[in-house]
Formats: sequence, structure tokens, C-alpha cells
Amino acid sequence: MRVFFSPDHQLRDAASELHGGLLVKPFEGPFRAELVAAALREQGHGDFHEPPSHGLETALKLHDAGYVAFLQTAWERWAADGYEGEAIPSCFPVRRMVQNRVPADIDGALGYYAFAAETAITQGTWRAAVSSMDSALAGANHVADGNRAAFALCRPPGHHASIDQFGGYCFLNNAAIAAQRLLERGAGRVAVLDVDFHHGNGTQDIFYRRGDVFFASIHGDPEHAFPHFLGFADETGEGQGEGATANYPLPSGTGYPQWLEALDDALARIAGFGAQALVVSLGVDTFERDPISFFKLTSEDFIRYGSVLAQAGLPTLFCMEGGYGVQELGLNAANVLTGFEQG
Ligand code: Q9C
Ligand code: ZN
Repeated sequence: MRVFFSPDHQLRDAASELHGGLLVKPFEGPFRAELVAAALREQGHGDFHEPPSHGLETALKLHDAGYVAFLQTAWERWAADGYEGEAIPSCFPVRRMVQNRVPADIDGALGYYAFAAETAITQGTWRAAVSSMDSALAGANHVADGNRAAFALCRPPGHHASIDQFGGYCFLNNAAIAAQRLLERGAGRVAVLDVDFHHGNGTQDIFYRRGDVFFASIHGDPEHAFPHFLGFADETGEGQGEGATANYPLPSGTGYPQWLEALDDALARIAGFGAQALVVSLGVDTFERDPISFFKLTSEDFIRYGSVLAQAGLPTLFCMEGGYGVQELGLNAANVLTGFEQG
């Protein structure tokens, strides 16, 4: 299958992530996409295409315009204030504070448009985020053209980016924007299946009240895992979207048999919904040796579930999300594609 990949992902190369009370080199860096690209080529998935620029029209159907404008200029505003480090939010509009005013000050605006503090905005972040979205849109167009599948090697990832908040290494929600594009291109109903270790809080937020996109997420129980405050089993959608969200929070130590049960259930729900296309938010941080996660999938399990995904029989777009185990990150992502192509 075709792979869409932009070298501009390298424009995001943050120096700092707030982790355990220290500023460390981020878990999410340019090396990740390069490892995945190399492993894809090694396993014969070498049909790489650089995405064209698509503009922001589809993104602005899902993300708040003020949020998008903020992302575009945040680094310049921060730098103009004379700060020496990267733009890290440190003050948030939490319970009982004013919610409906965007502060003029960059420190205030950062907190307003963020839900977490580990993710710094840096000089090239906006352009990298746009290039990542462009890969997702090119992949969606390719699938809408009648192709069985495509792989968008998105970096930075997207599934934590909500209507108007960044965090969890995400800025623009690539998978959600791709799903929206599939609808624009004629799919009546689309499903987003999020297999990243972390709950796809951003994607859920974007589609929570909509009846045309089904969202399913299999993830570490938020009682014990980031993003901590969303992804519980009783979140099932609202209004038009009632019943179109399905969450599978799973405990520490979850291995393939238990994980596969959730996947089978999610795929049955997606079939029942009548989805005409599938977007997979593909995080491989479910791997047993991922440094920041607690599931126990092996490298072979990624081949196995790739083939389960193929059996769903839907036109499928993979969007790369998380995965931080330097050693096997590329292998695991490529294994999903290999399993998918074996069917
Ligand atoms: N200090 C994705 O996988 N931090 N994002 C966890 C470590 C955030 C993961 C705690 C993890 C975000 C796309
Ligand atoms: Zn993740």
C-alpha cells in the first residue's frame, strides 16, 4: 500500500518534555518517524509519496478557529516575550475559573489552549503539524479514490488534540481530519478505531455529538494512564452521537488475548454502525517494552492484529500515532501493515 510521508516532520524537534519533575529529551522525536520509514522499506512497503499541501479547510471544520490561529503564531509570540526555553503551558483554566475568555498574554493563551504540560511548542512545530495533517489528508484522498488502504506516516501524532486543546504530543488531529475528508469524499459513515495505548481523547471530543462518525478506543485504563480524565467505559456519545462512542479501558499487564477481545468487539460495533471506511489511529505503544505504557503485546501480535483489521473488509487508512520503544517501534508498525496485506 502507499505510504504518505513528509520530511517536514523533522521541523518539530523539541528539546524538552516535562517528565517526572525534570525537563527531559522528549519521548516523541524525529527519530520515531525515521525508524518507522526504515522498517516499512525493509518489509517491502516502499511506495512512499510526499503529500501535497491541502490547506486548512477540513481542519477548520473540526478545530476551533481561535485554536488554529493560536497554534500558528504561538512560538513567535512566546519568543517575542523574550523567554529562553520552549513554550510550555503552566497555568490552566481549571474548576471554577473563567472558561470563556482567551487571555491576551501568551502564558495565558498557552494554558487556555492546552490540557497538559508535557508538550512544548517550538519553532517548527506548526509547520510539522501541518505536514503531518497533509499526510493524513493525502491518505484519505487515496482511499476515497477507491484504493483498499493507505498508510499516513504522521508525525507529530494527533489523537490527543481536541477541538481546541493540544497536549500528549499532539496539535492537529490527523485521524479526525482524515475521517472528515472521507465523509467529504462521499462516505456516508466513517469509523475511527484507536489502537494507541492512550485513549484518543481528542478524537472522542471532536465526534462526541455526531452520528456520522463512530469512535472506538482500546487503551490503558485512565484510572492509571494518561490522559487520566477521559476514556471511561460509560462515555458513549451524546445527542446525535449517542451510542457512537465505544471505550475499552484495560488494566496494566493486558496481553494479546484480552486485547483482541476488545478489538473484536470494537470491529463488530463498527460493522453494526454501517461504516463505509475505517481510519485506524495506529499507536504501537501497546508493545510489551514500551517505556511509558503498560500493555504486553509482542512484535508478532502486531502482525496478527493487522490481519484481523484486514478481515473487517473496509477501505482503511492508517494514521501513525504513538509508540516509543526505540528498538522495535519501526518493526511493530511495519508488522501491522504486513499482517494487513496478508489478510
Ligand atoms: N511523563 C501519544 O502516544 N505523558 N501520546 C505521559 C509521561 C503523555 C502520549 C506521562 C503521553 C502522551 C500520541
Ligand atoms: Zn500513545
